Amino acid sequence: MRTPIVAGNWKMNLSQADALTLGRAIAEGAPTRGVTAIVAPVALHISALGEALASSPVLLASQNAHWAESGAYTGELAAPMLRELGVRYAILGHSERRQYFGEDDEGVNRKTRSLLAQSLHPIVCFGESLDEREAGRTRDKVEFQVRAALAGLSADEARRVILAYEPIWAIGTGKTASPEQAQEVHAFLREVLEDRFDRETAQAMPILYGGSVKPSNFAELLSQPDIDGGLVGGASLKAESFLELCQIAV
Ligand code: G2H
Repeated sequence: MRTPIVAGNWKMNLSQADALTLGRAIAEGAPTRGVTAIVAPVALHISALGEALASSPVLLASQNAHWAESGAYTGELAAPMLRELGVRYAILGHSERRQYFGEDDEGVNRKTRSLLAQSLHPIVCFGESLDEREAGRTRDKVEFQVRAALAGLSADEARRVILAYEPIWAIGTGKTASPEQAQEVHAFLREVLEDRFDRETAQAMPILYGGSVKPSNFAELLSQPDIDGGLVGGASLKAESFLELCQIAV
């Protein structure tokens, strides 16, 4: 019942020319049904990518968005401006934003509520560090982050949110959580969502896995009942591997 999602997080990579070449190749090869394919270029390239992807099934995401509709927030991106360029999703609370730019749970919640009010879909990231996993605190950490991100939301609003579990120790390290490790966390989150909202909402909300996803490990991750797709960094920077991930998901 949940359509699989493959979301490419290009992070701070690719010149505009390379981003356009990649975007066009993805637009040409992406399946037209059975998977939701999303790419998140740097903000500078969103406009050009919007044109390149316009008549394709591939949807655009921003890697961040501010909570205000406009104002004195130097360097930030407002949701209405993103929407104007055809952006449908925004990644929020990525661990790199939390680590290097001071994003916290309260800010993620503020942005989540604001994006929903402005008709964008938040892709909310969370996950435990290696220390937290080794100390047996994975469940506490992810439950806290997810409840904080979704604070104040109605069930209807929550259904427009995509969650992305990204264990920090697996990001860009080549170490993927095993399908069983990821499934255990995803199934636990489904229980948290049921407790917070209701069963239907918990079953409707997509929960992606992120952290060194690649074609060789994706099929097994996706075969887990509570893993609904991938938030993909490195492997989304080549058309061949991104399209392979989309084919695996269909
Ligand atoms: C995790 C992921 C994308 P990678 O950050 O969000 O990146 O697939 O390179 O680990």
